Amino acid sequence: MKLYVTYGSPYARLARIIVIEKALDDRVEIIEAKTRTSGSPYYQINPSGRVPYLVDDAGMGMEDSQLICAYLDSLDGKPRFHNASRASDWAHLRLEFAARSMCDGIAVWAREMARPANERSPTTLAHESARVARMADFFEARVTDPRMQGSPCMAHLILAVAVEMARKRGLGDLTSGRPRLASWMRSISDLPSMQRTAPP
Ligand SMILES: N[C@@H](CCC(=O)N[C@@H](CS)C(=O)NCC(=O)O)C(=O)O
Repeated sequence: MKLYVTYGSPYARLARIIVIEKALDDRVEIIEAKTRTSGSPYYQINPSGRVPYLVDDAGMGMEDSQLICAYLDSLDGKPRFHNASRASDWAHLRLEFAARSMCDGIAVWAREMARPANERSPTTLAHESARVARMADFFEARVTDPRMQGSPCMAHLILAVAVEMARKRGLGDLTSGRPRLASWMRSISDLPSMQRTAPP
């Protein structure tokens, strides 16, 4: 299989984490895609131009971290990050999708900051940083929920990747002044799959 990524993308990082966690390194070739470039040859592979994108052994391509992670996790018939009990646990799914919403906001902020300074929208930046602060408060109150403890699942990975991206891209340390989130992050950041996929 081929997994197209960029090394700064939090969504591609989720797929790379699952490759490591599910010991698929020998089956999945990681390829750096040229995104956001007019005429990129990558658009011939994935017309949307986004990463992650997985081409499976049968040559079937699929995009979106949610689908790709679930697919990779299911290959051995023993999904650990999307197991059946979690898939029907609405309280768990609410946390997972709240984490994804937070990640989406940080990605918008980072994308805006990557534009030339005179093209950035102060309104968008202020809106997204306020959203991120609210979501960090939300998770400060939720990381002690048993669903956010124990063996990692998608909700954990998405939250951890989001918090690390915020720090790396200059949106600040979301664990500062949030001791429960700080302690939760310390344990998940130690996972070898998190360490091996840390953004450059
Ligand atoms: N919902 C998608 C989001 C993927 C996404 O937005 N990827 C960004 C990188 S973080 C991308 O490929 N951007 C390139 C572009 O917009 O052309 C997922 O979860 O995979």
